[in-house]
Formats: sequence, structure tokens, C-alpha cells
Amino acid sequence: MRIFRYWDNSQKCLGALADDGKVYRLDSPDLMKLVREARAANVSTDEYVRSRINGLEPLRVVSAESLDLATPLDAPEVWAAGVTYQSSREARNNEATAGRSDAETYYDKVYDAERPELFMKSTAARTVGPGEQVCLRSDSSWQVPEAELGLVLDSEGAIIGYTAGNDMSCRDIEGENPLYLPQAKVWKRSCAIGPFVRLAETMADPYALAITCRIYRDGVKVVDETANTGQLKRKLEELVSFLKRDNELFDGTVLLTGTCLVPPDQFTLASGDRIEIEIEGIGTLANTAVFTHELE
Ligand code: DO4
Ligand code: MG
Repeated sequence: MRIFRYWDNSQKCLGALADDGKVYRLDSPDLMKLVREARAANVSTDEYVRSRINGLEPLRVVSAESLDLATPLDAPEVWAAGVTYQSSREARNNEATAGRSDAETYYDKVYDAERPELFMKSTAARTVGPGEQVCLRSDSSWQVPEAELGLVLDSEGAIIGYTAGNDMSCRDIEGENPLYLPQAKVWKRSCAIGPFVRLAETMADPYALAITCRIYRDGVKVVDETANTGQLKRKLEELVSFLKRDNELFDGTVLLTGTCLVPPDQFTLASGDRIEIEIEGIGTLANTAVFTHELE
């Protein structure tokens, strides 16, 4: 079962996408309320949603994707893990050393260290949903999307579900100095999540998901790369356990688990590029990149 939100007559509605492709409108304001109600009823959220849609007429739509999809939840905070895949480690090393050095970098160290890299990526106001514009920084000339598996957490750090995320990043700012990481990662609309949250109890194996990133420029596909969460260096619970340490989590916090896909080094995003991030069993998150002054 997948949960999502969509716009109907300027109102955000909650929807359920069942495994048979049928789409239902849920009479509930948000995912976390469903989770709490399911717990109170001592059933899984999946079972609870099934009981809610039992007897309901599905929406007369071709597919859930044909709806005007919104963020699946208002994540109060989005955190992100870094250098959790070998491909990310290699890409960061290229940024930091311009491909010149074979000396050990901070990225090598964090890849092997017990403590993972975790950083605050976004707030609800900076996070956009499917179909919305993500922003490019005006002071960077090397920008990429980062396609990442996102964990939707409750305030205890339990994994409620999985979504797709885009950790927009400036490789030049990040490579210039590790202390610039917040500027390389956080700005207006630098994060997108959605459109669906696959309920955790219905996810067969989160370590066996194909992740694809496609980028279209003027209608032409210029990037098309696929990797798999099977290449993740760390366990999801390990990332969550570090995030929880002496920290306060809020219901609906999202933790992006790091990218396994970095476009070729010569690639940088341009205004108007359409970014598609597809995660097997979850769905496709699509956004167009523009500069902040071009926002519609
Ligand atoms: O250390 C830089 C950030 C790494 C990151 O965002 C990733 O690996 O996905
Ligand atoms: Mg990332």
C-alpha cells in the first residue's frame, strides 16, 4: 500500500494506492494520523488502511500519477546521510581533489568510520513535492540532483515508510571546502520528496531497490543512470540510530539515505531541466529545475 496526497479543488487530500493499482480517497488529513490510529487499534497501518478502503468506490482515474500530486506529508525536517555508497565516495573525492590526489580524504574516512555523515537537509518550507520547481543556486556552476531513498520516521525513529527524495547539491561549493556543506546543500527549494510513501510493512526488501535518475533537457534525455540500494554501505537502522542520538525527532521526519547516483563529472544542471527519480516499488518523483528568480 502506498499513501500520497493530491490537490482537489485547491484542497490537499490524502490518497491510498492499493497494490492492484486502484486509487482511493482517504477521509483523513495525513499519514501520521493514520499511523497513530492504526497503533491505537493494534493493527499495522497497512491493515488499518485496508479496512478504511474496504467497501469504498475507487476514484475514477487512469492512475494515481494522473492526479495533481503533492508532497506525501509535511516533513518538519529532512535530514540526509552522505557517502553511504562507494559511487558517492568516489564522486566527492573527485570534487575535493579535482581528480589529482590519491591521498585519503574526509570522504574516505567517513565512508569507513563507525559514525556516518548526517546533516540537516531541509525544512518543510524548503521542501517541494512532485511537479513543483526545485531551485538552482545562482553562485554555483556545478549542480546535480541526488536521487535518494527516503525513510519516513516517527518521533521514536521507527520507519513508517519509504519515499523518493532529491538532495539537490552544488558539487563545486562542496568540493571547495567541507565547511561549506550547508551552503552546498541547503537553499530555497533544494529538496524534493514524494510522490508516494510505501508503507514499511509492505516493502519486501529495502536493500534491493533499483534507483534511476533521468534528466531531460529540451525534451532530450541527457542523463539516464540506475543503481541499487543493495550497494548501500550501512544499514538503515544504523543511520536512524545515529540520527536519534541525543536528538529530538518529530513525527514525519524524513531521512534521505545518501545517493548511489552521481551524474558524469562534466554534467551540471541547467534551468528548465526535468529531473526524474524513480525508485522501484515506490514511484517516480519529477521536478523541473529553475533559478530562484525564475520561479513561477
Ligand atoms: O558529503 C557530502 C554529501 C554527500 C551526500 O549528500 C550523499 O552521499 O548523498
Ligand atoms: Mg546526498
